[in-house]
Amino acid sequence: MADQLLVEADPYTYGFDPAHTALLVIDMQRDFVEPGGFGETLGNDVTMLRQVIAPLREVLTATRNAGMTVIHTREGHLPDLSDCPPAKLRRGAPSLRIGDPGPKGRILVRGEYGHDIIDELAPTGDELVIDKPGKGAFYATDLDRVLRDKDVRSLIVTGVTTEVCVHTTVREANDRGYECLVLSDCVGSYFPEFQRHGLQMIAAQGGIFGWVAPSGHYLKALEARS
Ligand code: C5J
Repeated sequence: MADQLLVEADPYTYGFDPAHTALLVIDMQRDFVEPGGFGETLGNDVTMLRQVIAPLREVLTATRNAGMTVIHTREGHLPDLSDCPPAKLRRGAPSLRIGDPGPKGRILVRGEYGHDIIDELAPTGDELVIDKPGKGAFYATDLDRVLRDKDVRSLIVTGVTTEVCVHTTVREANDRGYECLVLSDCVGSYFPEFQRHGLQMIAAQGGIFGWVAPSGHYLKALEARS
């Protein structure tokens, strides 16, 4: 336990060993946070999500400096859409559907400009990027195997959107035995009430899915070690 760092968190102190912890950056793609992408086609105001970029950059830098594992994810589909369930493709009345040509390329399709991670948070060096067809980062991906190979047991979770891909991933991770700390100002929603309730749902009932803390508390824990 010598290397445990402590973060003041809700519902109680979160402890993690940097050598066995990964920072997960979920779906910080142009398709979600820039105009003309998937998020906007669903009728959302994408500026709501841009608030997370600045604090997340600080967290990324500190995590990289601490020598910890960083893993990015991207939601999206193969160009022939063979990995997109018809129900997902048909649902709702978006202005453009998945696979349609948009201003940043085909909506939510791998290899397109809009599908990629925003420049501000671009992966560096050997940081892994996990492409996922679903909302959860564990569904139909190698993430669990990758984490187990690296002996990672704790996840610092960031990205968008709080109530969709972040929540689904935290629930999947929790069921697989990972201890998740969600950084409240580094996850974002198009809906302020979902942001609030989404975070409450994670830490409620004694931390039913995990812990929640502002990024400053996480950064303080890393600084205390150095
Ligand atoms: C959504 C995501 N909201 N990354 N995806 O469809 O949260």
